[in-house]
Amino acid sequence: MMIHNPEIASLFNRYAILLDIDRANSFRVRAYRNAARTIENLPRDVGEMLAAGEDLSELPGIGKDLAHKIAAIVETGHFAELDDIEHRIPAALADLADVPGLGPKRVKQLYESLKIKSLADLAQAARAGKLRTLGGFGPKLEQTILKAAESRVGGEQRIRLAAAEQIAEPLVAYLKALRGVSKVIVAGSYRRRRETVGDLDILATAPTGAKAIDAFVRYDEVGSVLSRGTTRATVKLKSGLQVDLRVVKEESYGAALVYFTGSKAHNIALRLKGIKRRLKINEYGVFRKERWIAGRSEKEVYAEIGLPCIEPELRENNGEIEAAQSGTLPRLVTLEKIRGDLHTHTDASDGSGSIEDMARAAVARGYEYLAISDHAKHVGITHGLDARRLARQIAQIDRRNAGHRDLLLLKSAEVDILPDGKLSLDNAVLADLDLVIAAVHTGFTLNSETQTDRLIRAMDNPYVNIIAHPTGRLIGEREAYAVDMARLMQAAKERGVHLEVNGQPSRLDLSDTHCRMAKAMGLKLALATDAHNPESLGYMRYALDQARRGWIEAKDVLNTRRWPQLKKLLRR
Ligand code: DGT
Ligand code: CA
Ligand code: CA
Repeated sequence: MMIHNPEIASLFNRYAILLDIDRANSFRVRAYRNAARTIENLPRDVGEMLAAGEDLSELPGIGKDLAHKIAAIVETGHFAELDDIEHRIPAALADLADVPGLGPKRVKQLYESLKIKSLADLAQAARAGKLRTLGGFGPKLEQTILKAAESRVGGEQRIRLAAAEQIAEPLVAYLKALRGVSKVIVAGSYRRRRETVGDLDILATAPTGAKAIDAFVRYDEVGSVLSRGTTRATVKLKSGLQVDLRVVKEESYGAALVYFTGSKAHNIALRLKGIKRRLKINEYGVFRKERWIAGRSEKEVYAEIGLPCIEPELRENNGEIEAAQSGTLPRLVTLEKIRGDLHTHTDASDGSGSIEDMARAAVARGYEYLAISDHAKHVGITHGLDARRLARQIAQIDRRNAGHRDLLLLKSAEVDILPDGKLSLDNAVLADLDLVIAAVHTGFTLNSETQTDRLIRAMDNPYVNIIAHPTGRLIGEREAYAVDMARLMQAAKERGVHLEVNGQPSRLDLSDTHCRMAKAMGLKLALATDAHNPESLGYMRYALDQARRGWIEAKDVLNTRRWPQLKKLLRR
């Protein structure tokens, strides 16, 4: 079984939580958390890196010992230490630690005093009013916990888009290599680039399905086969992800692709338009009476109902069909239009590449500029730059800019927004920067009004240009902090401040719907990766995905401009 980065990261995270519950020393707990974060953020599979003979202990937060452990996990598919600890304490305790209101200490307390071992136990105890009897718990916390526990017990499992890619890509390559199979494509929410996917819907073309289906169910990572026929099969992979495969003939490819890309709501709307023209549209084609008239390509299918082909990211029945009808579909922004990255880190703060490493990677991507935006010093931020170190970095950037014409480095910093809305660097220092990024990294629990006021106060500072990851959510891990997005956007607009679409796979913040809202308010967005190493500049496409889902065009994006125009847009 091939094991991928997201799974290794999740093994380490799980282990860290159980260690913490087991009261191991906090240094070890942190070491595993950091390692998980490093692995999660790697743009390449560790399995691949090991196969290429690379030394994992050179990665930040990974020492010799952890490198050995990762190698063993890749080789065996098991993490022996995790198995050990799960013999000592119930494994399901790890699912409890990230329930809002709980942490390792409280989980341990619940286990010891009420024998709570799982989410189901937790929900039951909360419902019976048993939690409020414990020290440190009250009726209000009990309610919060009950709500969270209930939503998790029955909740469907969705995985992040980037994690789905790591699983889908080798499977697609495997299917493509089969004899007789020509096209292979992942449809469904994956192709629409939703931030998370429930399952993978793979479409393949072949003269007959049987051989492809046969090979599919024998794929190395298949855990169980849920159903199988001659043209379709559904399996559950060992990673837990479900995959549907459909095999169709070439002439049905376009119709099947429209059908399986969805969304369901979009399909239904298309079918209704078809019915008005006395056409039947299904996964095999477009039919008049019983006669097949189209279906080879998506374009053909849309053309039969008088529409131009609609980009997959728009197919949510959110007005795209009407826009296609009236010729007002947006021309969605593409990667080729992006001229630079507006949020990156170096080894001066918590990144792992030097300024030169980052610059070269930006040049390789064909960028014209790159913002170096290391963290400013603040509690909770490791290696943040103080005014003196930032001044040194500014001088270093000036020197490189003077000596190179390949790329313009922008002098930037990611400054913390303090609880009162002040910033963690003085204006005298901010005045020397090309681009000031402000972000919330603490105080996630403020109420919406206070949090919104805090962010607006930060934007009152005339040096602030961009609010990074404006909601602070971490997909599947942490809810957004409470904030009045309409008021925040209005205030940004009035002040000439811009909002970021952060492309870190765990963030995607602003989200698709927030992008669309920003566009409706006339805001411009900064598409950025928040890269902490040179390869993560590649996360730009994830920022693009969500922007495109939000109907964003090149003109709505700051960093589709050349620097002189961008500089004007940044002026407040
Ligand atoms: P997911 O998997 O929850 O992330 O979302 P999808 O959109 O991938 O949904 P999924 O996997 O249930 O189905 C894949 C596509 O198949 C869906 O986007 C549209 C199509 N589809 C599924 N069920 C129906 C249906 O009942 N009617 C129509 N017209 N299309 C359907
Ligand atoms: Ca799906
Ligand atoms: Ca499906």
